[in-house]
Amino acid sequence: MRTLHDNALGLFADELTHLSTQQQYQAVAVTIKGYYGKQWAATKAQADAKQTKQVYYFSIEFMPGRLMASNLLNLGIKDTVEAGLRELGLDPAAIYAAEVDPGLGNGGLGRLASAFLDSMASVGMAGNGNGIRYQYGLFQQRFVDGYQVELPDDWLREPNMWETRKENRAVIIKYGGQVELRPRANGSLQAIYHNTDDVLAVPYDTPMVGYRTGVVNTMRLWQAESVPGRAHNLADKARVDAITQILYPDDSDSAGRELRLRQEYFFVSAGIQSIMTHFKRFHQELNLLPKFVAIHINDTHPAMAVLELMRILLDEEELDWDEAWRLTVATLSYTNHTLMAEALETWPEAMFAGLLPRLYQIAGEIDRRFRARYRQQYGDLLVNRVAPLGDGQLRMAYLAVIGSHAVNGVAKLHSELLKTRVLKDLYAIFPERFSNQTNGITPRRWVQLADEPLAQLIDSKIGQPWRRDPMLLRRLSQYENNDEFLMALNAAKLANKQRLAQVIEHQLGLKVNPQAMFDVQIKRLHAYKRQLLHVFGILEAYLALKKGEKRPPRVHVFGAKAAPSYQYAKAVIKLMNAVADMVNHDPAVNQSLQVAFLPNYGVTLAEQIVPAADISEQISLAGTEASGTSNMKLMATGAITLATLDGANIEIRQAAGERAMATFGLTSEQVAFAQQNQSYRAAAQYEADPTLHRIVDMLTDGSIPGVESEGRMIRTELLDYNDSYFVLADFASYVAASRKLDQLWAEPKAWAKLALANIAASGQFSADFTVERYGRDIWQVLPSQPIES
Ligand code: B1H
Repeated sequence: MRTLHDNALGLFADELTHLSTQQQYQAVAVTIKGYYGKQWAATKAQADAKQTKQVYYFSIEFMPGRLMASNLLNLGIKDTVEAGLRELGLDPAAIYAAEVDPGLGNGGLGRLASAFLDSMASVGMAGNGNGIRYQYGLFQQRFVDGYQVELPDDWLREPNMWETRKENRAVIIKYGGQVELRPRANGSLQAIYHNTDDVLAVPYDTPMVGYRTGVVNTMRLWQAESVPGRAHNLADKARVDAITQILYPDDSDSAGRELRLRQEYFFVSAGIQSIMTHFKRFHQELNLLPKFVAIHINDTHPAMAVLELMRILLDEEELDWDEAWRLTVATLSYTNHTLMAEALETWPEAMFAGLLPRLYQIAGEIDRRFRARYRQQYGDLLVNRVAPLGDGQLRMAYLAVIGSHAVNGVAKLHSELLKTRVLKDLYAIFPERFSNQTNGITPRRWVQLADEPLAQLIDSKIGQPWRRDPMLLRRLSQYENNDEFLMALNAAKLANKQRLAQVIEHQLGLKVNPQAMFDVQIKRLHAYKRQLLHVFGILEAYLALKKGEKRPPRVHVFGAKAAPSYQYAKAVIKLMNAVADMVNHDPAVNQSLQVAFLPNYGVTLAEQIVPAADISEQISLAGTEASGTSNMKLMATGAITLATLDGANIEIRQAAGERAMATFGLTSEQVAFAQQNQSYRAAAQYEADPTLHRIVDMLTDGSIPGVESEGRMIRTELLDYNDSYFVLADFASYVAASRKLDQLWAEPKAWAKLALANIAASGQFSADFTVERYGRDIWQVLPSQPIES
């Protein structure tokens, strides 16, 4: 730890023990950099020398989580460094906690992008992230009087220890202006830009350390700055800075704002320019591009990569259209993440043409050629429905499919629904492009780091190889009838619940019973995810307890942020907090029923909640959740899933076994049938079920203090707007499934056996396998050997 002392002195001119925890954290971080710096350089050098194909994962969101413990784990020096710190009288956990969690994303989509970067490095794939260095991440959530309040997330207040600014790799991004097409000598057209608004894009690189591979890949995030000498006043500078100032806080939604369009072009153009510069250092032949470069479009936000790559190949590399198009399609691939119509991005043609005139011309030409090519065979109607331009909009999902050689959904059901519903017409034209790539998670963060009691128990039985190959978790099945092991599993879970109970007490001032069943729902607040159904379940238990029924004790744990402009979601948050207040303060029920809604859900809080869960609520209306990934994290730490047959829940059930999951509710076919035939009558459900009737009435009759207007809004959605997400339809079967878990809870060994079935089956949901499948099916890259450094 000699260097740690030196780093403390170098950074702060003081002894380690005199520093604040934040300063100690910084000194430790600098020390860790010393371990991976060489490997980072060696990874790049080796890729250049061997001409390894590079994957570039373009995503408008990344949520890496805190990196210190993860870097130490992946470097294989975590235990050693922690022991060293303790010897010096320092507390590793406190030092880890001094790191800010970069919340540069909304939810599952951003977290998936970061999991993929971790996994690509961990399987030895040359995978790079490309995104935006937002000055402010997703808002910090507080509750004031039960209402969500949003505070700015000033995550760069303390220095970000992992990033390095690469000002020598900055590029220029051009907006607006006019395009002049001037004939070249060879007859092709040269595009000349006039009066453009230029912005400098400066990259900040963060290492993505592979798990004991020696591979250190790069996440490159771009920051907008004025081109030196071009900002004439503060207003100019402010307009430029605005581009990378804030993350849009709308999950699964698209607001169609010009600033968002600017952001999208910003990181797409910067990324492609930097890829081309690197590629051309080694190759003169542009037709080799798809052999050495794969660019992945994570949801529609980077879909204008189709247009930008075409622009560069046409205007700067002077290729002809057909060659440029062939290379573009061969280089790009696209993942769709949602079935929600409102999340499929479209841009008004006028807005797009004004901001990106050359890209708009190219979009027009793609549209013209697409129509000409497929009109005969598929007919005007179909071609009109899915051409890039239509209804005065540029339709980014269609553009992404047309301009990519591969398109995928993120769970089996979702990928099927893309082919049969959302992208049906394009599937008819390009069936060979479509595949499924079920999401994954990184067991390193969620089991090894977040759930040490479980990880150590697993080690003690099957050794450590599962840490590299999580499929080996299957070997735990041999203990399914071993009472000693099952009790140890319950003990590990209890330790995690005690830890979470402390967090809850600290955050909410609420003492919860760690012996109770911890029933967890953690995800963005959205009508389709149906937190409301969970609340109705709580009210069902509340009414039963009030009548004197006995129920095994449960603590309901929520984490959920609502988009700031999403009024309905905010009403549900207020209701959740109001129900929590009512229940927690009622001595007639609070021995058996408690509700803890922890504010500011994010990666760091998830690391505390996930390992403490007994029940994982995955209760979206069937056919709405593309995949879900908290379902995978929670099963991997031994929670039993209470679920609809939606998203990846279906695959989890198949892996863990039907008995290991409590399923309920309408199937996606039944929902589609009811929607097509308009046969669902929410009011009839309300009239027919006295408990449900009572619960819906509680929203507005004053039974739940403080929710007058919110209760009315929710009641209106349920009864006047006919319950868009079938909450009332699924209520009875939800309660029945939940009651079965009550029965199971009475037998701790039977419970542990099902928890074990989930843990043992969780290996297949490692994102390592997901990226290997992308590599094989889509990117044409192989996981490689460890880097020799
Ligand atoms: C998912 C989004 C999303 N799907 C638009 N779509 C956004 C859409 O800021 N925006 O405009 C932000 C996010 N996020 C999620 O992706 C799905 O809902 C989950 O089911 C899925 O597990 C996750 C990862 O594939």
